[in-house]
Amino acid sequence: MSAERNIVVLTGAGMSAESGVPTFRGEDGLWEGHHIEMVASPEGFARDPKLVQRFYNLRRAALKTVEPNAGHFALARLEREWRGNFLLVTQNVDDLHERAGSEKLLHMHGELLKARCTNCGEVCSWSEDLSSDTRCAACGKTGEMRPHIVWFGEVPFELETITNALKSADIFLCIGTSGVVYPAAGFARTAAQNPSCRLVEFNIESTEISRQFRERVIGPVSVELPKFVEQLLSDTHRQAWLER
Ligand code: BJW
Repeated sequence: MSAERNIVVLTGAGMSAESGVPTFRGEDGLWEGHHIEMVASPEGFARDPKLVQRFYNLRRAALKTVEPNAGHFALARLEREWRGNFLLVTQNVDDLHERAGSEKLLHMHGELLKARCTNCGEVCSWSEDLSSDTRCAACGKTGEMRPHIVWFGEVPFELETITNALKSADIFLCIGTSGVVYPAAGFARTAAQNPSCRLVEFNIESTEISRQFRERVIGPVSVELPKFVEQLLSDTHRQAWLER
């Protein structure tokens, strides 16, 4: 085993649950009686733009009240100390990975703290509320600004980069996702095209995709990830020392 190996990490809503960000499915899966599919789709936005803007305005405001947990910090440590290639792909639209220090990070479903103009395509940082009165600073048009979020039926960001990284992954860590939303739910199969890839799932319960993983760690990310990262780094450093 060489010490220079490729890691790809995928995170979902369970990663931020212990920070106080609600997950999408399960007990806290409804928002004011609406399923996520009703508010996170272009059809939902066309039907009721005020409702959808309010959903994201509330979540954007709530971000100011939460902090990264020990799991976020463990992944930032893994990135810093890992000697091979590292890529963190998150389905989450919060900024908790960045705040914990992660840098090699792709937000495949977009970011709460960005807005996009549907008229000119400009993407900009955004920390306040959005409404039908919001004006695009780039093209000057009013009423075209929407959250920079990937809704159902829209194509996630950076898929080519992610697929290439998965195909050459030696280790794939899948953390806190229910495995029901594609294409992310198919990432383990892509990584498994390399028969020697180590596939590890972290969750508090079994998921739709659990059977695809050769290893499973059951427990909260804030407890399990720091332990796992410590072990992985010490195993890898020992291996590198033996190979000198
Ligand atoms: C813990 C924990 C703790 C809790 N520790 N764990 C039929 C079949 C197959 C596919 C489709 C289909 N019909 C339509 C589709 C496609 C569709 C899809 O997959 N739909 C399914 C519902 C069936 N997908 C799309 O439309 C995507 N686009 C697409 O496919 O484009 C076509 C295309 C693809 C590729 C190439 C070319 C073309 C877009 C999907 C967009 C998803 N958007 C959302 C909302 C936006 C973000 C936002 O508003 O915040 O993204 S939906 C929502 O689900 C959000 C999440 O990122 C995503 C995944 O949810 P996640 O992260 O898994 O959260 P939960 O709540 O489901 O699970 C949390 C987990 O954490 C649970 O397992 C807990 O147990 C665990 N947990 N606490 C460890 N402490």
